[in-house]
Amino acid sequence: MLTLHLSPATSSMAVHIALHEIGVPFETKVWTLAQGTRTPEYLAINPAGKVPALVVDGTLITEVAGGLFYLAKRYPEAKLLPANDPLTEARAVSWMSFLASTVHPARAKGMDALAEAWALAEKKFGEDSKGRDWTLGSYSIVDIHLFRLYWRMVNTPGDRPTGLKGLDGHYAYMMARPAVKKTIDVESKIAR
Ligand SMILES: N[C@@H](CCC(=O)N[C@@H](CS)C(=O)NCC(=O)O)C(=O)O
Repeated sequence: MLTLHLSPATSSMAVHIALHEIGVPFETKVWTLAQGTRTPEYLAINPAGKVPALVVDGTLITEVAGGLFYLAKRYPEAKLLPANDPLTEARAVSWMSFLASTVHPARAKGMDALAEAWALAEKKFGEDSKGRDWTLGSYSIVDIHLFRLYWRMVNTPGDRPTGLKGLDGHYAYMMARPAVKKTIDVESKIAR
């Protein structure tokens, strides 16, 4: 059994999108940030007090990257990460570490840090996608992780830096995907 602990419109959205892409049965448990993911009940599930937490048959997987990597490897038929390709896997780990350690925390450091992080992401995206739609050439968990952070920025008034042509195009491709539309629809109906 797969259980996704989520809070709507937050980091957990990335794992939620991947679950919809794969089409595997799963259940969700909602912890709104307003009510607090730091309640004793949630801390008993994830001592870090953060979402997402993906529980696989009783085993806890924390961090967006952890959940996405597990799902991509467990369900290879969904083609969310090229199989038997160490170089592409390493590039995926590189991207997801960059997104979690540099891009995600940038907003909390102020607008200059946010603009700097996204300018770096735009450059990295241009180099890695080589003019194609997706970050690693074909669609992968990196696109999902990247999109979730970009989506948050686009939907936070005043946060969107200009001149991110590659990432703007990527955002449009992602918004057209049925799994993305479904996730946004489902999460928009959850009270925050
Ligand atoms: N590095 C973590 C970040 C997760 C994270 O910061 N989640 C936020 C929501 S976007 C959260 O749960 N915040 C609640 C809190 O810190 O109390 C990951 O990639 O999963």
